[in-house]
Amino acid sequence: MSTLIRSVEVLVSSPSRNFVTLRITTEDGVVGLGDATLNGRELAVASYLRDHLAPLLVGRDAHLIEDTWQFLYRGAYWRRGPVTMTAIAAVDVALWDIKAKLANMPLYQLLGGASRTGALVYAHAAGGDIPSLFDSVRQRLDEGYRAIRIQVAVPGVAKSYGVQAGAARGAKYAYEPAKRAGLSVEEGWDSAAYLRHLPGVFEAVRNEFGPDLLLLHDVHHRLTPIQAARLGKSLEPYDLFWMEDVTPAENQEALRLVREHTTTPIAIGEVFNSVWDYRDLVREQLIDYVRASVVHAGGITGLRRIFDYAAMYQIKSGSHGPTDISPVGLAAALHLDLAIHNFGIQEHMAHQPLAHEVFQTSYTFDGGLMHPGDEPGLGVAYDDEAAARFDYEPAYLPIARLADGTIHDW
Ligand code: GCO
Ligand code: MG
Repeated sequence: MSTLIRSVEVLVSSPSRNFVTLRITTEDGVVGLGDATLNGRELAVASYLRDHLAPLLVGRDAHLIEDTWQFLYRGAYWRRGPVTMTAIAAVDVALWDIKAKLANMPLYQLLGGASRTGALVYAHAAGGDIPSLFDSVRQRLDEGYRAIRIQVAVPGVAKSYGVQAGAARGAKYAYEPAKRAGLSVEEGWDSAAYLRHLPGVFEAVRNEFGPDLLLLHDVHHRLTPIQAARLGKSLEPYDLFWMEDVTPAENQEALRLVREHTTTPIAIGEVFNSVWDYRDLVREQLIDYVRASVVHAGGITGLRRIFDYAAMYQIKSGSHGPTDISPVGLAAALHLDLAIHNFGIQEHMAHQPLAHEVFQTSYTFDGGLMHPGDEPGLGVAYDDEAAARFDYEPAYLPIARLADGTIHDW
């Protein structure tokens, strides 16, 4: 039984933000989609796919998912890295989409079937001050979310991460870090001011919303190990679900120091792209959630390897799901979330309505849980006519500078 790949197309469109989508079509006309969006560096992956992978894929058997993954990973000689792994992920997800369509099943069935009725998701809430933060949390509660990520402006810091600059009180949260501009926007940072401010914010949120609400926080790689340890300790009374990416990700040993000082759960990994990035973190049980994405960690095949490895140590999944993961990437994540045993939580930053003009989805949200739907495959269709209305526009993630001008981790 074989189903040969007839065409491999790289689709770049920008319905409210840039997305790169891979479309693989078999000789029988079965279409598979994969998300290849690497925020702020989109065209590098588009070229990797178009110029280097597409010629290798045409004529191959679309059924050979594992073999194709190994062929692209080992066959490049140059291993890992966000561009390569995002490209491999797009191919992998498109092939899973095709296989599930051929089986006439939603993808989660091929991954072992549903282990739960839906995937718990967390939404974002943010504010320039406590009253606007509370408004933002209330909006999320009204929408039905049970888990909420809390970000706030840091006193004295212009344009803090995660907070929509200049948003009026009560405005709907629509934070999008990548800005359509020829240059990166510059933001500020001050770790000392942040460390002084944050515990009081969580104290206020706990007092206002009670003990049951699941609260998360993203540190976005900004602290030294000892600062991260202090943050974790100071947040212990407020019972966080996790603190995310507390230190820059390259140094796995940094988390050992953090771990020795705090019981606040630790999630890390949105910039990781392979199981190797988790080797010591998992084996030494330095973290509680592996928080990579289908899109940047080698697809369903790559991420499942990471989740299965983590499961041996009771470490759970925490799939990265910001708006730069396209609806195709989110759908893929939801199928995996539903199927694996060690699921923890899925991030959900709803896409703008324009994005849904291009991507027709069948996933649903109800009572704080998402479900990928029961369409064969991923359950996402791509509308070329709609996409043609939204041309790619260069966009960059911000950079952060300290008060004296030094570049800091963003
Ligand atoms: C998150 C992230 C995002 C990233 C973005 C970069 O936890 O959702 O940290 O906000 O900054 O995905 O492309
Ligand atoms: Mg993050």
